[in-house]
Amino acid sequence: MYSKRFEKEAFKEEVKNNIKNLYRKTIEEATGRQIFQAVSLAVKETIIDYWLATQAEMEKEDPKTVYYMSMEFLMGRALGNNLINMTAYKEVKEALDEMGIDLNAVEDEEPDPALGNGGLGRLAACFLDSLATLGYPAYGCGIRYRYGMFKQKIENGYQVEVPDNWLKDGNPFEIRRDEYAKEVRFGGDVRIEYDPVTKRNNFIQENYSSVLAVPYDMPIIGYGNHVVNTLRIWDAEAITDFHLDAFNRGDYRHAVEQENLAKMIVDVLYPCDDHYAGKELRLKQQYFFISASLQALLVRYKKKHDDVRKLHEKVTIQMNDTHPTLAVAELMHLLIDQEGLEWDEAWDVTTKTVAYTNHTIMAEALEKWPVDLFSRLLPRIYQIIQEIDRRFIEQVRSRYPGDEGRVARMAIIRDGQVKMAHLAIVAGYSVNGVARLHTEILKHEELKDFYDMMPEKFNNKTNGITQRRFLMHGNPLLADWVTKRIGDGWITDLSQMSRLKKYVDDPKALAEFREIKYQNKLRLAEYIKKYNGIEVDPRSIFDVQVKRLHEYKRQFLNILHVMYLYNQIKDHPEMYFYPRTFIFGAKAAAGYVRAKETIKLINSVADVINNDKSINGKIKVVFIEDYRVSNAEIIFAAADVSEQISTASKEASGTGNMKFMLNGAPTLGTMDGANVEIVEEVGIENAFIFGLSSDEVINFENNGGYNPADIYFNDWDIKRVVDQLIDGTYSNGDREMYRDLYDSLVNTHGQERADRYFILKDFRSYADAQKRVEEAYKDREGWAKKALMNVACCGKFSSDRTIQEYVDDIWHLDHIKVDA
Ligand code: HBZ
Repeated sequence: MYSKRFEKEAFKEEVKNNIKNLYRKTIEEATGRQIFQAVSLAVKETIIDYWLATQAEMEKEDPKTVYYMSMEFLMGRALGNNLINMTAYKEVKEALDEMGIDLNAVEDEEPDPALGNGGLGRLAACFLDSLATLGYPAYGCGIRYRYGMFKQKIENGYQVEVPDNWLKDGNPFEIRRDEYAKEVRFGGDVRIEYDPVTKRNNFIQENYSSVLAVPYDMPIIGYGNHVVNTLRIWDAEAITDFHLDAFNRGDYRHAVEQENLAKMIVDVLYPCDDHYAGKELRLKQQYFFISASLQALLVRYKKKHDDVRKLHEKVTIQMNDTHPTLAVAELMHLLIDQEGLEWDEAWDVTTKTVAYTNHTIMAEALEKWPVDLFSRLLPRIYQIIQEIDRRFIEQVRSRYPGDEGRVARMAIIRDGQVKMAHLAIVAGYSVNGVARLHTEILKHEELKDFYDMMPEKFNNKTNGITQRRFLMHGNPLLADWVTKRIGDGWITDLSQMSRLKKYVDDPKALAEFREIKYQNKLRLAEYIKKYNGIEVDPRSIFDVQVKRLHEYKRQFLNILHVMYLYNQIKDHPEMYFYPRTFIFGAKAAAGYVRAKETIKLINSVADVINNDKSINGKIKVVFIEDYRVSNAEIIFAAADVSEQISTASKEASGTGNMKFMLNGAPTLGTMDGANVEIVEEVGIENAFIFGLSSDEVINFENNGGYNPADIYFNDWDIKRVVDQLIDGTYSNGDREMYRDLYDSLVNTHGQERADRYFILKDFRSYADAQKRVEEAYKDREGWAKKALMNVACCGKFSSDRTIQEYVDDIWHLDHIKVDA
């Protein structure tokens, strides 16, 4: 189908014309960026046809649709992915080749849209890909941040944040939809007015500031099925005079304020993951996109239906963590104040429409808004939440008479704070965790009170990833090899990967498989040479930890272990040691001091070790600058070892772990998050598991922690490594540079226990697991078998499987089919 559209000569002509019309240039004269724009516009032409066809189908069939509400969509580059899903990648590559243009180079010109922090945002992107591919109607709803996740530079070993001006040259795939713009109101007061006709109180917001929310739509293309869904992200603009009400007209100061408000709201993505900052602007962002999305959703629904009491039959809203939880109160507000429903009717609809996904149990991540801030910014919304809370507490009291402790723990508003997770659970018809272990911890620890009272809401949806981006696009060599061996069914049904199992005893297949990994390691080595100036040996073990920098993810444990190995090699130069390249990539939240110290430490260790000629290059340490979706694809493809070493119980799921598995890198990890399920699928003999279990960690935590001094003073190797943090070894003699990291391991400060993340406790067991990795790697064929088993057993971890479960158990969507 698409190949018809991509009739080569016509496509080439179109690219040429685009360059001419957009830039008044010939291909030879055009810059790389201009060629990217011209190619993308040519591709967009075709996309639009299918987008229209999908919309027409939705119009006709009126299917139940999911609105996936998320503050973050970490989409990554669109061009290559769109071509893959249109099944036109190879043809377009050929066409461009004939014009003397290299598609890879064109793709590299695309700014990497980074409207997300990490796993949560990337999960949303994978979900959209799977929804379209499975033919389910879906809207992603989010914010069109002017500046996405910052670009990371490493200067003198330190992280420096540089603004990410991704829209500088325009985004060729988006379409601005002025006709769907909506007004969003902040602040002011609520006047209550009795209406004798309806015999109801009306709640009227006055003296507010408002902004205009303008949507930009981006196409989300299903694989090979012509379905094109929509990611709708909202921009904010000042409301012009024309929109101002009588009160505001002519009020210059107010107009300027609104202009500033609009500019501020969508200016920048908060770069904090798993940490709640409590910033007023963040709450404004949340309300802004929720209110706009819900208003648009209701307009769309009412075009076809006249009874909003049945909204849930056609619409379901998934809240990606608590960030969109204002949807609960905003929907109540719209249904009551705009649509005229009674409270009970509105509550009935709302609680059948919204569902909530939890992504963390880390206490510091939980959103709790101060009541004064909240009620000042969103007065009507606050009233509604008070009423929800009042009614909920009544229910708790009648269910658990006399148990005021429980009431205090479960209340939505308590101690001057609005607890968003409680609101999401009380209103949601479904509450899910993102891996089996995580969901169990939610049910039996963190959210126990809620699980006791409403067990039917709780369910697990183990995360997944899209094989289209993370294998087809990121690792074409392996993708082609898999297709050659088992056909291309895996592209939309990853469980078919299990057919690869028969090749684990086929020496020829294993040799080819190994060669592909080697080629991918060469590609990464070139990248590292180009961007880090470091030579790495593609024959060494590529041991990789790439993810956000967070104490619970324990990059610190990894680098301490590197320091330990280095000591060993220095002490015993004759000792057998298989060469290793330790590769890190991680951004730290701008204000997260200890995370930034860890980045500096990694870079300092890299400096010392990489420049020590005496160890003959046995260890190299590389910190890849600006880890993001586009270089992630190259990194996963080249990895030998997947470091998933979080403190057990802390990582809700992890999704990087799945991307490594898909690309044939065995997991070196703790029994945490989805690692548990990975091991279950691949077999413990094809992974390297170490460390405390989540039960053990939780037990220690409930009993005041453990005493790291017992380890520090009894394990000489560990003491030596820890002491090297403050003896100047990695800081040109500066004993203070890493004092805080040192203290975090051995000294209790204030509320914070020493070694909160059990680094010393798990150190020996980690070092042992690393030893097993080395032993296993020496057996090249044995290693290839393990790696291939990882690919063969990764079927469960496709986001297609995850989405199908959401559809079956939570959303109950209708299918759409688009004939082209
Ligand atoms: O969500 C991650 C979890 O840490 C990870 O285990 C899981 O696999 C993934 C998908 O379910 N959580 C995040 O990525 N969280 C954030 O990025 C975040 C962003 C802003 C916040 C809080 C958390 O305010």
